[in-house]
Amino acid sequence: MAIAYIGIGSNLADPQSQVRQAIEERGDLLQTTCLRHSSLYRSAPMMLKSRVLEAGSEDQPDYINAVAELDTALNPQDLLRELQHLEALHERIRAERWGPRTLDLDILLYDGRIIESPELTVPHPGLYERNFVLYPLAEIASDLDIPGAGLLSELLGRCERGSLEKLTH
Ligand code: A4P
Ligand code: MG
Repeated sequence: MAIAYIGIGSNLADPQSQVRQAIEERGDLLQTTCLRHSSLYRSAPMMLKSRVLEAGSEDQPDYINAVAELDTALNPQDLLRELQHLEALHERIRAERWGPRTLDLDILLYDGRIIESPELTVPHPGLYERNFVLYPLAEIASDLDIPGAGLLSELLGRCERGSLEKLTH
């Protein structure tokens, strides 16, 4: 078995329900148990360079993010496939009701391993500086050592909280 940390993000019209539902569905993943999950957090959309150029990106709604800790017998590639399958299920629902896919499921960490393959980069390349990943991660696993980057607490110390807001209900 391996311990994996998963980032969950949504900026649908009702993103809180989408993230809560995604957390519940962790339990349905093959050969995988959800051990812990963080609170939900709200933040302004972080613009990716590739998307800044897209028209209308500035009026995107806020994101809701959370992190889950999984105990899994799946190897990293199979876990990625399972997560993409879940994303696709959400997309089908959204295609009818909400428009474009907005549920992101990222493998943040997998058992202290460094993975560089065409389909998978672990630790997730955005992990090191994203407040909406580091703060929820620290809530459930504050003593983590990030392979190749050092202690989570040190990364957190360099990461401003910004607009990130922890939801209490
Ligand atoms: N891939 C490689 N490594 C991984 C990994 N560790 N976990 C590949 C998951 N997938 C990984 O993913 C594209 C490809 O990445 C996959 O085919 C997989 O093989 P995708 O889900 O289709 O694309 P995406 O996630 O929509 O795009 P991208 O560029 O990965 O976006 P990000 O980095 O996920 O960021 N602002 C706030 N406040 N909160 C957010 O959650 N999220 C984004 C999207 C932008 N701004 C945000 C947030
Ligand atoms: Mg992603």
